[in-house]
Amino acid sequence: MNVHILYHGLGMAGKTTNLEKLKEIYPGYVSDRVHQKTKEDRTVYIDMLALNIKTRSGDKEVNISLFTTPGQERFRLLRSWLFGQVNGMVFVFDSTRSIEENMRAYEELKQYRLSKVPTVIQANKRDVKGALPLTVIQQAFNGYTVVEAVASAGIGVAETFRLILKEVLNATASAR
Ligand SMILES: Nc1nc2c(ncn2[C@@H]2O[C@H](COP(=O)(O)OP(=O)(O)OP(=O)(O)O)[C@@H](O)[C@H]2O)c(=O)[nH]1
Ligand SMILES: [Mg+2]
Repeated sequence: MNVHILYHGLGMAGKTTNLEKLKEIYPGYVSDRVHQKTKEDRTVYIDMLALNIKTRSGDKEVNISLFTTPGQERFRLLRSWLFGQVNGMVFVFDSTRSIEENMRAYEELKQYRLSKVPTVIQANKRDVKGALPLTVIQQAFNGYTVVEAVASAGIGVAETFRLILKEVLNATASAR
């Protein structure tokens, strides 16, 4: 079974950091890694991390591909192809930016009909002074699971991943 999970969010929200930390947390499960091409640490192409995990019952292998949104306009075609394959999404909310800016990034995805895929909101950068109050973020994403994180410190990263994986596996099980 193949599962594709997209990490989306504003530029510099912490998407790549999530994948880097997951690679450290699950080193034995990493089956492949597409190296990103970066310019001053910004993702200009795409990050991809492939994990190979067995379900709890142990009867099924799940190949999980995690990737982050390529931001550049010139990757528009790639984006629409990628998004067609998405089974779940983590929206990395940058707590140091406004609700409006974050929402704009979130709504970029509407044209790709991703609003129906299971989604988990990660409120990232909770360590930064003056970060938006969690309640404000929860209100903006009413009905979604919101996980607090400090991705750069590895906090909340595994929790976010486990929650989205659970939602995706539940959704695929009930679709059958
Ligand atoms: N203070 C703080 N910094 C963070 C946190 N998470 C990530 N960062 C930092 O934010 C910067 C951007 O992180 P990236 O993971 O590269 O962000 P990105 O979303 O992949 O950015 P683009 O690829 O440019 O869209 C890096 O310097 C990270 O170390 C956090 O929880 N707290
Ligand atoms: Mg990146």
